[in-house]
Amino acid sequence: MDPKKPAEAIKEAAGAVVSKAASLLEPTVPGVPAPEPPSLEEPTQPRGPLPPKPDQDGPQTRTATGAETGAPKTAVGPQGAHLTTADGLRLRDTDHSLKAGPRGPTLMQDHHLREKITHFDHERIPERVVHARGSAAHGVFVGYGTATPVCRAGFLAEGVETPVFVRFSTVLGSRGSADTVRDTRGFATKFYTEEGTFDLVGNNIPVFFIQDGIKFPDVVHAAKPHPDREIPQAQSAHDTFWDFVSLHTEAQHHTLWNMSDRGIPRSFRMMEGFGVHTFRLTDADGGTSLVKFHWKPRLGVHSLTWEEAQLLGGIDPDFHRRDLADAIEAGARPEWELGIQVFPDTPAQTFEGIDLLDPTKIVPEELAPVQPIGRMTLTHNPTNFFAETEQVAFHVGHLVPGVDVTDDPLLQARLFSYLDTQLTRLGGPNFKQIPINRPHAPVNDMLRDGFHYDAVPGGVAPYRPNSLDGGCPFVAGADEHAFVEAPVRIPDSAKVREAPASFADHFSQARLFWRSMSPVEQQHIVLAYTFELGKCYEQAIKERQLRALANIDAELCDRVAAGLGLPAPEASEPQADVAPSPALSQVGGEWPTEGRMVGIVVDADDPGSLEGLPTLRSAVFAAGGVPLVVAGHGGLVGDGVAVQRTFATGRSVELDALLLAGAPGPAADAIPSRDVKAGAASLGVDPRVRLLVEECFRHAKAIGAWGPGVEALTAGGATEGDAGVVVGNDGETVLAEVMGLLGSHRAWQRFPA
Ligand code: HDE
Repeated sequence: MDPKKPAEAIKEAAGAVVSKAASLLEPTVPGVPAPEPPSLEEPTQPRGPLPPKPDQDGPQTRTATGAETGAPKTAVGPQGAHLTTADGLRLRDTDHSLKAGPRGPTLMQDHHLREKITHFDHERIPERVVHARGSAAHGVFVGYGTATPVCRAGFLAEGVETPVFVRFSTVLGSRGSADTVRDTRGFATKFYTEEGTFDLVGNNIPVFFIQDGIKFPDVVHAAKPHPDREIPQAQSAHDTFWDFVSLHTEAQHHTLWNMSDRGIPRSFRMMEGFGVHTFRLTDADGGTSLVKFHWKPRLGVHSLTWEEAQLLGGIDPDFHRRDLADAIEAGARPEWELGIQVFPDTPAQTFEGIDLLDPTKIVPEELAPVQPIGRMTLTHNPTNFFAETEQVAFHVGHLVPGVDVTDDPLLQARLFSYLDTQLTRLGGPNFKQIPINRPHAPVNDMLRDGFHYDAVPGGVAPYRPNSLDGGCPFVAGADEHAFVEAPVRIPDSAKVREAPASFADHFSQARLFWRSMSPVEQQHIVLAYTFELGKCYEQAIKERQLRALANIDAELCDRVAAGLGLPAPEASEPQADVAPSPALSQVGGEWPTEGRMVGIVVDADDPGSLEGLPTLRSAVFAAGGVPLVVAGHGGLVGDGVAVQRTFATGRSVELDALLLAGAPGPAADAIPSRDVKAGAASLGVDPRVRLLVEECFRHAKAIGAWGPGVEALTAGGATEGDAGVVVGNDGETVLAEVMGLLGSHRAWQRFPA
C-alpha cells in the first residue's frame, strides 16, 4: 500500500470524481415509465424515437475494434420517424399481410410479413446455463492508487476513471425465476480499461462448492431442477442437491453460507462481492503478490428474512431487479469499495496455514485486513435489457497487465469454460464485437470471419510474420502495456488426477463461519437447514447431511436434527478449535440508509392524517430514503400528493420501514373475495393496514407512528416501547428516529432469542 497519501484524502478525491461523472437527478419515487408522459390518444404526427430516460445509459459507441466513433449513443438505436424494414425501406402498413383480395390467401411475396415473423421466431437465444437470471448497471470505477506498490495495472492508479458494467445474478434459476430465492448471487464486473477489458467474475459468497472445476457439471446438475419433472425451480431445497453436498463434503462450507442470511440478500446494493480464487498481482518491477479481491458495499451487507423472501417470490419476483433500477433512477447510486487481501507469493502458496489455492477456504479479515484500492459507483441503468444485460459476456480470462491467475484448479477450468459457453449462447466466436462487449482499447487481433463479424479489416495479411501488411500487427513489450504471464515456477511433479492433501479439510472453516455468527444469525441458519432438508423426500439424505453437520458443530447438528425429528449423530472427525471471525457477521453495525423504502400510511379521508404530508415526503428524500405513500385508493390525496401503493397493491415486504400517519378504516375494496389480504371482516382499521403493521413488526422493521397513526400501530399488535417502534408528536421527529433505527437494518432484539 502507498504510505505517502492518507487513505481518506484519496477516497475523498475519488468521491469527487464520481460525483462529477454522474449527473444529478431530481429525487423521484420509482415508476416513471417513459421519458415523457404518453398522450391518451394514439399519436399521429411522425416524430423520431424518444430519448432514453435520464437514469439510462448504453455501451459507448465504439467500433467493433474498440475505436471511439464520437457518435451519440442514440445512433445505435432505431432512427427516423417512420417504420421501415430492416433495410430501411419505409412501410405503409404493418397491420395486414399482403393477400390476394381481402379474403384471399397470403402472398409469398410479402417480404415485410416474412421478415417480421422470421425475426420474431429467432428472438430468443439460449439462456446462460448458470446465472441465467440477472440484472445489470453501468458505472464508473476510480482507482485510489493504493494498489500501485503491488500491481502495475493502469486502472488501479490514483484517480484513473474506468467505465464499468456490472451484472448481478442468481445461479440456479431460469431467466424468468424469482429474484429472492435462497441461492448464491453472481457479482460480475467488466472494467473497460485502456489496457484491455478486465473482468472480475465473482460471487457474493467468498467460497465455492467444489475445489476442482471438473466437478462443476456435477454440482450444477445436482442443484438444478430434477430431470424427470423439472422441479423445483431456482432452489436447493430438494433431494438431488442435498444428495450431492452430503456426499461431496467439500461443498459443506459454501452450503452453510447459502443457508445463512447471505443466501437471501436484501438488495444487490447490499451484498459483498468476492473474487473467490486467489489471484496473482505483478508490480512495475515484476514482483508478485497473491491476493483475494473483495467488494465492500457502502450500505453494508443486509438480508431479507426467509418469510420476506418467500412472500416476495410471489408478490414481486423482480424485487432485486426493481430495487437496483429504482435506486439508480432515484439517484441513490450503489457504491462499493474494491479491496484486496495481500499475501506473500511463497512457493507453498499458503497463508497462516490456509491453502490459497483451495477455493473452499477464506482467509479471515482479522488475519489479513482488506485494503481498499478503489471505488465503484453504479450511475445508470441499461437502455436495453437484451442488448446489454443479456448479451454481456464475462470471462475470468479477461486480464490486464498486472493481474494474473493462479493454479487454483477451479479457476483453471473456468478459464476454458467462459469462452466456450458463449459460442452456443451468443451464436459464434465474434461476441466480443457486440456493443456491450467491445473493448475500449484498440483491437488488432488477427481473428477473422465467422458468424456476425462486424469489423471490416483492411489489408491482406492476418498472420505473423508478414511483410505484405508492413509487418503489422506487432507484438509489444512489457513496457508497452503487453500482458506478460508471471513466470511462476512449477514444482517438479508427475501428471496425476489428485488433490493436494490440504484440500481434504472440509469442515474447519464451516465451523469457523458458524461460530462467527450472532445468535439470531445462527437461528436463521438452523431454520434454513431444517426447511431445506424438510423438503427432501429421502430419509437417508437427511441423515447423511446430519452427519456432515455433526462434523461442523454439534449444536448446529442437534438443533437441525430436532427440527427434522431425527437423532443427532456424533461427529466422525475431530473438530478443530477455530477462532471466530467477527467480520463475517452482518449484525451489530450502523450503515447509511440511502435508497431505503419508507412506506407512509395515510387516511385519505382524515385531514389530520394528511397534514404535512408533502413536507414529510421531502424529509424522507432528504434523509436518503424513498417515500411510498400508501392509501385506501390510488390517484391523489390531500393537496395533490400522489399515492404509490393502495392497500390492495402494497405489501410490507417492499418496505424497509413503516410510518403510520393515520388509521384508515376499511377501504371500499377491503373484501376478502377481492383481496385475500383483507382476511376476515374487521372493525376499525383496514385489515390490510393491520397486516402491514403485523408483518413489519414480525420482520423486525422500524415502525413509527404519530397522531391518528397510533391507533393503526395498536391494531397491528405493536406498542410504544417495543424495540424499533417510535411514537412521537409529529412525522418529522418520528422519521428522524426511524431512519436512525434503519441504520442497523432491523430491530434485531425483536427476533425471538
Ligand atoms: Fe461461473 N460460469 N463457472 N463461476 N459464473 C458462468 O458463463 C463455470 C464459478 C460466475 O453475469 C457461465 O457466460 C465453471 C465460480 C458468474 O454473465 C459458464 C465453473 C464463480 C457468472 C460458467 C464456474 C463463478 C458465471 C455461464 C467451475 C465465482 C455470471 C454463462 C470451474 C467466483 C456472469 C457464462 C454473468 C457464469 C462456468 C465456477 C461466477 C458456463 C465451469 C467459482 C458471476 O461459463
